[in-house]
Amino acid sequence: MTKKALITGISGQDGSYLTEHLLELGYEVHGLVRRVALEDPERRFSRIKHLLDRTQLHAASLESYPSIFQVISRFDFDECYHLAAQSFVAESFADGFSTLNTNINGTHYMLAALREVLPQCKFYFAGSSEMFGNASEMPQRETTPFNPRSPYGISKVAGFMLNRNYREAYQMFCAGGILFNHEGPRRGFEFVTRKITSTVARIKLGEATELRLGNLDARRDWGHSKDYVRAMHLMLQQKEPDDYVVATGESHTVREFCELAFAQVGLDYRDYVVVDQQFYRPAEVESLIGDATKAREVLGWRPQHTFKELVEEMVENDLEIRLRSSQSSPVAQG
Ligand code: NDP
Ligand code: GDR
Repeated sequence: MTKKALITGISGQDGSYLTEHLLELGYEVHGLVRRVALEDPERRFSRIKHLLDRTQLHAASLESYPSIFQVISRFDFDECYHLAAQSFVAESFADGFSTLNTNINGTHYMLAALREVLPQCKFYFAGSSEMFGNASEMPQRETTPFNPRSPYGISKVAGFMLNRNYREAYQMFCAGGILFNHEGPRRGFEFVTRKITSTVARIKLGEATELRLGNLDARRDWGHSKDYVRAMHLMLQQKEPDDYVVATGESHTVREFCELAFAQVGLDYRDYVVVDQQFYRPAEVESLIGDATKAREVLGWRPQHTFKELVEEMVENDLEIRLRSSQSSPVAQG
């Protein structure tokens, strides 16, 4: 029997890699997308262009319970991956209200609609290492207390707790991922890794002269999105729902990321990186590193990409994009 999966946030980084993974496994994949995105597919579906003929997209809004209810009641989904969220931490300081609304109520609407019409559907909640925030222990594991430092982190703690509550109160299969930063060539340009690799490419090709960043000493445990979507799927294949940390167990500073990315094109980051106060956050998460022992032992999950490979792949990809665009646009060349 072909399994049916619903992915919210299918047009995002993880949604696109997860779709590829599930299609390879023989799933029928459905995506929940915003109506405005359906009306502007060229721009809004850039990450899933190549998958559109193999997926079914349905318009709904995370802000509207009835729209979610309608989609969920039309199909007999076996699994639901709830990835849609306002996912940019810095933006959550600028507009905390909409981040809390989308991330908390959106999650609650998904859970409540499933409970109403499809309580047997397995549910994945996209929790985050940002929930640990100013962490009280290193490395962080499933038992580490949450101490979020941003409206985004707070919204994810609330979503995570709602997910657990539906598991305990209604015996639904609600699994919670506590995923550390994961990146790749499809990462949004606002996140620091992609900001670095895309600017490195532009500097290398003479299109930019500097890279303005905030806190270079922040430490993150960076993995590859392709590895992390495998863990999401594995969580829903278990007998019992549970929560899992997914991380590489290695942490690096933003400065180290810069050093490696610039070195790959033969440049020294110190000649180009300018520290700019506007990119500092009102409250920073200084250092995160995850302990994925449980995911390794229970799910049999292991990351397959190294930090160095990740940086190299992202720089290569951005160089290719810039080269292609300068060839197709004489103005950009000039
Ligand atoms: P992206 O920002 O790349 O994608 C977010 C997705 O959510 C997009 O498809 C976006 O749609 C959709 N979305 C945002 N707001 C709404 C809304 N109001 N209604 C409907 N859809 C909406 O995120 P990632 O793929 O990187 O992350 C996936 C999930 O995992 C997120 O929940 C994120 O918080 C969480 N996470 C991510 C980590 C990471 O390092 N990547 C680590 C830990 C957790 P649109 O294209 O229309 O904007
Ligand atoms: P993060 O990712 O906040 O960890 O959230 P981001 O790449 O935005 O920041 C990582 C670290 O880099 C520092 N930094 C900068 N960040 C950005 N975006 N831009 C800059 O110019 C800059 N300079 C320094 C930040 O201060 C921070 O310390 C990501 C998101 O994907 C979340 O959705 C997810 O939950 C977490 O990872 C785990």
